[in-house]
Amino acid sequence: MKMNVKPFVRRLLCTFLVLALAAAVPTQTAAAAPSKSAKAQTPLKKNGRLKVKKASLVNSKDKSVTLKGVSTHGINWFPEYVNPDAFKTLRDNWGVNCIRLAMYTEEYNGYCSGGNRKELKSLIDKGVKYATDLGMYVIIDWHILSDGNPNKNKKQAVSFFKEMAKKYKKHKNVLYEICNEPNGGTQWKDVKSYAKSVIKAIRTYDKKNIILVGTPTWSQDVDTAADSPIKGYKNLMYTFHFYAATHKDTYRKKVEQAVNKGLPVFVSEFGISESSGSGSINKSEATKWIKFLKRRKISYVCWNLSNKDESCSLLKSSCKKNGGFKSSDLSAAGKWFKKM
Ligand code: IDC
Repeated sequence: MKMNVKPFVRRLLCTFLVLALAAAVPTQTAAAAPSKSAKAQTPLKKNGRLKVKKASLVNSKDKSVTLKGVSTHGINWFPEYVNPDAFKTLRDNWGVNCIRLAMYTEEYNGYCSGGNRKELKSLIDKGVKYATDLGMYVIIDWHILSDGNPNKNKKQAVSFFKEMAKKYKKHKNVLYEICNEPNGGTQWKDVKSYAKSVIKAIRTYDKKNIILVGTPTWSQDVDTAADSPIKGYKNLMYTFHFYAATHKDTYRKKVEQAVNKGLPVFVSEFGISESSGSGSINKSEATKWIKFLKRRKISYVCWNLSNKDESCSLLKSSCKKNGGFKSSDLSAAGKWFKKM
């Protein structure tokens, strides 16, 4: 076949000319791109990998740091909130630097009660990725609750955390929460023995990232843990949980006691409702708690990002958005938390 070369060459030259001009003229997109310094300000860029120094959480330069987080509801219940838009809204409009991914082990098709493990782990992976892209810290939470004693599903916990630690050892922003809330008469010695197995499994791969250990009575007995903390490992913290309409001064005293004994305490879950997650909210007690936590430089994570019709949810039940939340989308608890 005969080819007409000249028009082809002309077209080629034209294309080159257009491309060269486009490169020479600064475009809007380039001008609107975030500056390097804005990018450098993500919580992760600023603080790097976290460590525990005495009773405190510190950044890579040994400066004290507090994480201010929001927890998902169970990712098996509300997977839709694990998305980059939601996390970015929390980071940029609420000042949140940490996301907790709550994975129930027994409730509602939990990881150990017939839930789809592959899907749940894929949600964790997505959550970690979105948080990492946004330079936020992220807690992988093994959310025991009705199982009561973490030893009940210890085998699964060990193999789950081995897998996570292998995968995330190089991530400077990952924290492992190995048992949300031991309860039902579980003693500290039971939790300790569980924790030792899981910590050993994590540390086989990940030598550094923070591990959060739950305490008996729905993670309230930090004072008991302070009498006999786990030895032989670095970067361990112990969790305390409160719900401001139920837990007041007596509980602050428990935390104070533990911290005074040198225990690194982390509030990986709190609500401003009653401990049922429902009922009234108590803003003045909640404000007392936050003042106290700030004074003691204790990190805190609020339960929970969902529109479930209960007073601990941060969104109104009428809010159908999965991100880009406006003030009018927030519940009373959500409004209080954002403002605070
Ligand atoms: C609640 C949820 C609720 C769910 C229930 C399951 O808000 O929608 O039906 O769990 O039993 C905790 C737990 C946390 C609870 C929360 C409120 O860690 O899972 O969530 N709470 O009850 N400890 C104290 C309170």
